[in-house]
Order: sequence, then C-alpha cells, then structure tokens
Amino acid sequence: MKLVLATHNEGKVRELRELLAGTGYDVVSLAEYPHVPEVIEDGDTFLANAVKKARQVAAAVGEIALADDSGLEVDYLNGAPGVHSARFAGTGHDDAANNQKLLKLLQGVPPEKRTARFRCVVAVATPDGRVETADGKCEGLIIDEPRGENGFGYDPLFWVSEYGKTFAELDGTTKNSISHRGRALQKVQSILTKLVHN
Ligand code: ITT
Repeated sequence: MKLVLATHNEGKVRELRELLAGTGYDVVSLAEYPHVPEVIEDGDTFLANAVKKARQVAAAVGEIALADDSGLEVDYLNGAPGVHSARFAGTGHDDAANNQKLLKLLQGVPPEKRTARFRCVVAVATPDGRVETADGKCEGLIIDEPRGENGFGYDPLFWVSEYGKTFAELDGTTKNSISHRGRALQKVQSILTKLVHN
C-alpha cells in the first residue's frame, strides 16, 4: 500500500524514508504528484499545520498521506521561531539565513540561557479525511557557531549534551534514534494499523 510523504522538504523526506523503512508501505514523495497544490501553512500550532497538510494531500492524491510539521523553540526567544522555523529569516525557505538570524539574536547570550527544543507533529490522513497524529520533542542547546555537515535546517546549531555533538555531527541513524521526528514516528505503525483497519 502507498504512503505519500506530504512534504517538499528534502531533509524531512530522507529522514522519514529511513524511519518508515520497516512499515511495509511503499513510501513515495510528492515529486510523483506534481499536480498537488502547495498547502498554505496558516495554523498557529504544529498540530494544526500537520493535520491540514496530511488531509489536503491525501484528498488530492487519493492515498494515505503523512505530513510532518516541526520546528525549533528557543526559550530565550519565548519559543520562536516555532511554527515559523522554515521562513524565520524572511519569505523564502533559506536554512543558512535562518541560522544566521538565530545566531544574531542570541549573540552574547550565555550557554545556560540558550536552551531549546525541536518539536515534531506527524499527521497521517486517509483520502476520506480520517486523521491520526503523534508528537515528539528533543531538548538541546543553541551553540554560537555552526558545527557539522549532516542533516538540514538548524542541525549545525543544535547541541545534544548527551552526545557532546550537534545534530549535524551525528550520523543519520543516531539522529533518528533521539530526534523529535524519530520519537514521533515511534507511534506511526499503530497509527497506520488503526487507520487502515478501521
Ligand atoms: P513542508 O511543510 O513541505 O514539510 P517545511 O520545511 O516548510 O516543509 P515546516 O513548516 O514543518 O516544514 O518547517 C520545519 C522547519 O523547522 C524546517 O524547515 C527547519 O528549518 C526546521 N526543522 C524541523 N525539523 C528539523 C530538523 O530535524 N533539523 C533541523 N531543522 C529542522
């Protein structure tokens, strides 16, 4: 059975494919459905945006769709960039500019005040509009210069004390084992079973 990833973010596609490898589903990306219109992410929460993306894509392609809405919450910035993580620095999606803006806003802020977390809400929807969700988070610190080449987005700035490395310095398997996305996906098999057999 097909499972369509309702995302245009290549970094997410890569990680979701790895995390869904054992489910037995034929995981396909939106690249196979060029006619699907872009979903406007106007929700105030990760949950609202994830549900909207999953429902719209499932209806458009006529298959089960899985969406991921995620982002970084920095305590010193009162939870920003949060749902605005993808376009923090402006209108376009530019990871380098986003990281630069974050570093600038945290300039001179001491390490103990640089606490942050990634959050992820995953929504899985059927073409007839049924939806199930799961969430996950991962705590860390924002360091003051980028480190590492792996991953995407804010990974080079996100320090995981447990490993003494940034997400961008961890290999994909290790990141997936502790990340917000990995934790949300731990619940995906039971969600799929529920949606497909009900
Ligand atoms: P789709 O809506 O098409 O899925 P998007 O990138 O716009 O793609 P979001 O609105 O959920 O998705 O924004 C998520 C942003 O949060 C993403 O662009 C990164 O900047 C950041 N982010 C989320 N998960 C991340 C991770 O594992 N590592 C680094 N940055 C992450």
